[in-house]
Amino acid sequence: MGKERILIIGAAGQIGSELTLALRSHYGSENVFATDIKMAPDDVVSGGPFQILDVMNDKMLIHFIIRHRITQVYHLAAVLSGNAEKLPIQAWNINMEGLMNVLEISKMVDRLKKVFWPSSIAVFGPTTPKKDTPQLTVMEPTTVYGITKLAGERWCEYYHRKYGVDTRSVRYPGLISYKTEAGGGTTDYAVEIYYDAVQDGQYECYLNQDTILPFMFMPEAIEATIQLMQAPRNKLSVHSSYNISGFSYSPNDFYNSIKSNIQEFDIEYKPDFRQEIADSWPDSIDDSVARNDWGFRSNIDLEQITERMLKNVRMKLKL
Ligand code: AKB
Repeated sequence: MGKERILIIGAAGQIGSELTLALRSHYGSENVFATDIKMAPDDVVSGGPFQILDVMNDKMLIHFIIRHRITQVYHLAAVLSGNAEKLPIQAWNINMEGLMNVLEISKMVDRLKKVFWPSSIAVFGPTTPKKDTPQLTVMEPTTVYGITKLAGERWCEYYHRKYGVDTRSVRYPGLISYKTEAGGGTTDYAVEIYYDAVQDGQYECYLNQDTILPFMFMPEAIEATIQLMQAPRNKLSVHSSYNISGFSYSPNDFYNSIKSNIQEFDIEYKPDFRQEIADSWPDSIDDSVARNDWGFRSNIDLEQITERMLKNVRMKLKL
């Protein structure tokens, strides 16, 4: 296998800012090209090549891919579920056009061998079995974001089957991270709650206390992503997107876990339009296909996450 040269689109985002650093330590900083339409965190910009690049501009994108002899693309840029409901047509255009540009270029450029694109538990809808949602099941998403993710999955599989593009993808659950805050998602409360607990000692939650959703801790999600991209192609039976998950919890579970560390922490529940989105998503995910095909595992529990989140959020905020 020749030297990998990796392009990350969306390197300033919640996943991209952490994935960039992990990929640089795997493949060498000089081989990982971080890009975004906005400035990325300092360590992403200073730790290796970083450039402003818009995935919607297909000419600039192909030029970049050829000039830097890119062999793998991680295309992470997207409008998340909450924001997509506010601007449905724009969200459709941004989420689909970017992916189609990447897929078309990977079809044309021989050297570009692999494409990673993130799907989401949002591909499922109210008619999907809620518990232990299987890999293959009813998929009738009721959100714009979910519709874009389901359509994207079908396109990834199409380009794999029809043109031999090595597309790889996971359906991320809610991701809990401290480095870069998420923006515009439905599961973001599970990040915000730690920031508000540390800063203000209280949190106003936009979901009901007993709304259970699947989550993962970001370091495990990053590890899983790289593991999937490094898995031998003949081991992979899914080229749409793999179910993966860590654990399932409700806002009340997060509250109790934080309260056992910060006794005066208080929470108020004021569900908004995101409640309906959360209600349409699964409670828990069956990720046995990912486990069998490429060895996916998740081990961390909520207590460990809370400990690490509180410690790192305090450090970040210098509190
Ligand atoms: C969102 O809440 O929109 C995302 C997701 C689950 O894909 N975090």
